[in-house]
Amino acid sequence: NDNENAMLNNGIKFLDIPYVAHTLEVTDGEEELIINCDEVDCTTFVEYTLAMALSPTEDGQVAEGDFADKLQMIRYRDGKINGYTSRLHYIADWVNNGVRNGFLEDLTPTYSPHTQKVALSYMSSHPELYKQLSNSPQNVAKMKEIEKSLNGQEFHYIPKDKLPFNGLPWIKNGDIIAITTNTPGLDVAHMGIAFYVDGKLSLLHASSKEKKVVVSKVALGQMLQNNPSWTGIRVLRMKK
Ligand code: NAG
Repeated sequence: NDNENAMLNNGIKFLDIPYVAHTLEVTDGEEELIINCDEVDCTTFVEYTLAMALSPTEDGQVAEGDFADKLQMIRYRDGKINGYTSRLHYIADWVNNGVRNGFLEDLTPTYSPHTQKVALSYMSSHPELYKQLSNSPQNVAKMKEIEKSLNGQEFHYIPKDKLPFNGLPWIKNGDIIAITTNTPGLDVAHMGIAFYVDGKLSLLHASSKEKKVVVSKVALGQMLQNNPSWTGIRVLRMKK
């Protein structure tokens, strides 16, 4: 499948790129589209990879303008930049946007009957952790609105005890993996790209522990078992 390979091939180009948090919080003023492929966190790594994979190529090259347009569509609600809260901070919001705008497919409902209800409050209840919330009651109020609009929605996930270390036949190389969490007020704690290595479903991801983009040494299923706050996964596929 060409699409899956586009995700995996572009993702692999980021191997060893340093993990750096808060790279989108560098402007003091208005929110703007930041492109920094030399320093990534788990989310921006997936965003840049997806933007590259969605962009048309000419002689294997992606045009800068196409890449920026795709990235803006992925990172901002319906592609419109209008302040900090137009950025898709929560993966529930991010996935809805991708499905609504036709570039993502959520595979999980087709294959897993298990559901969770969105219950977001993390950002509005921890404003001190976010530069653009700590000094702006207005942004906090807007985040509360966004949380309220998403809360109660159901999404499907695969509980971690239902994910074999060798993966599942319908999870393919290049699929986007969002790891769900039991952290109160948050839906997803980490994300990456599915990559089968020696028959084991592994994760190509920007690792905060290893401080760079890596392929996990252990199976994704094992990673989930090792982390008590991780509950399972959502599986998303690029649609071109
Ligand atoms: C996410 C952050 C988001 C940020 C993105 C890229 C949350 C809930 N979301 O994890 O604010 O734009 O990483 O750095 O913290």
